[in-house]
This record gives sequence, C-alpha cells and structure tokens, in this order.
Amino acid sequence: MSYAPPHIPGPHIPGIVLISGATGDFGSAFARRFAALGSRLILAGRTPEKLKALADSLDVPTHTLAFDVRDRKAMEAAIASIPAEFAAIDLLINNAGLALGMEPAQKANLDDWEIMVDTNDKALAIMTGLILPGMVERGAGHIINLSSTAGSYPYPGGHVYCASKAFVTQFSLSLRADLLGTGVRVTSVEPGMVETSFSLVRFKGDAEKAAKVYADTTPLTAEDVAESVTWAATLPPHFNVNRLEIMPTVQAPAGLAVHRFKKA
Ligand code: 8X3
Repeated sequence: MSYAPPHIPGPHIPGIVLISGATGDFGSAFARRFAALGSRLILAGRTPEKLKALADSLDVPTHTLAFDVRDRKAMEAAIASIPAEFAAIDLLINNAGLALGMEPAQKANLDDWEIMVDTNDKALAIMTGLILPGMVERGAGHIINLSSTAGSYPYPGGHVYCASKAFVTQFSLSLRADLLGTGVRVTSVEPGMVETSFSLVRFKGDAEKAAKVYADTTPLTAEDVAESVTWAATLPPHFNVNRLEIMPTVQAPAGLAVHRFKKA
C-alpha cells in the first residue's frame, strides 16, 4: 500500500532539501514527496547515473552531488561546491545508512562493522557539522536523521547496526540541546520493519534470505516512512518532533530472551 498524492502537509514547506542516500528506497520516496510540495532538492548519492535519473524524474529544480559519504574529503568538496542558489538548505535529511550481516557478534565481519560505523555515524555527524553553521546563521533549518527501532531494541545479530542507530538517536537529542534558541529543529525518525532493499544489502544479495524477512506479513513501506518525515518537516517552525518511532502494526517489542539450561 502506498500514498499518492501525499497527505495534506503542514504549513511549513522547506525551500531547499538536501537528501543523502537519495537514490535508495527511502531517499527517492523523500525526494518525490518534497518535489510534490515544490521544494528544491539537492540529491546526494554515490552513482551519478542514478542521481541523474532521479533528478530527471522530478519536476522541481534539483542539484546532484555524487560522492561516497565515507570519504570525508569528497563530502567536504561536494558540500563546498553547492551553487549559491541551492546554498540556503532548509532541511537536511541524513538518510544514507545500511546494515551489513546478521551473524552473531563473535562471528561478524569486522569490515562490515567499520562500514556501518563510518556510514551510519561518522558520515552523518560530519554531514551535519558541514550544514549546521549555515542553518544557525539563518536562524532556521531542520535536520532529520534516519535512526531505527534497532537503536532502542537490540536483537540477535544486530550488534554494531543497533549501536550505530543508538548513536543517531542520541546524537539527534544532543543536537537539540546545543541548538536550543537557534531556531534549528532536529528530529530522529526511527522506523521498524520496512520492506526495501535494506535486507538485500544486509544479506549481501541473497534474495531468498531477504524475502523471508518480509514474508507473510505487512511491513511498512518507504512511502510510509516518507509520510512521517513529511509530517515532521512540514509542521510550523515552533513545533519540534524530537523522536518519531514507527513500526508496522504486525511488529512489536516482544520481551527479553532467556537462556535455559538443558536438563541432564
Ligand atoms: C531497520 C529496522 O529491525 O531491521 O532499521 O533493524 S530493523
């Protein structure tokens, strides 16, 4: 199920929106929503062809930035290259992120751990640091960080992914503390199970494993997450959503696990 056209937005339409991970399932859903509202878009992603295809499909002025968020120098150069007419960013959606692997921690691939921390945390913080001073100077702006229920409810095989999302939530709340009085808003959006290519990436292309995650149930969709992001972003400027935890009705935090000894 998806929503088209989007629900009635609030009164605040962000003028310029920068979306990282723009060509992914979430990112492109966000891009379509904000384009429908008339926002101008800066689309950041790794693949120039995919960025161009997305930009060409939208009816609003767009600027594309092709770089890997894990390459700090490339990120700094990309942000510095934003043309003047796109420079006053109203909304930054820190969306680039991923999960890799679901083996127990003691069997995990340490390269996977490094990539998750570099992408989900380090890049998100640096991107924020690059965009924030302009927002504070203008006395307005909004940073929406894509966290996850995984940041609050750990699960077997979640280890660094869960921890990386706890970072995103706590970083968002900490930003609120520093930005008090500046007019800049911060929101941590924390979705649970959403059917996207998330699991295909996590299981490194194993389509069968990925499909099992969403089989015989009704997960959220990228459009549902876009609904939440649009809601938080279009509220009037005096209204800050700190955390927005969403999950499908079929999912719930369902208790702690207990190991029981085998009877002799
Ligand atoms: C995605 C939600 O539960 O697969 O962030 O980790 S979960």
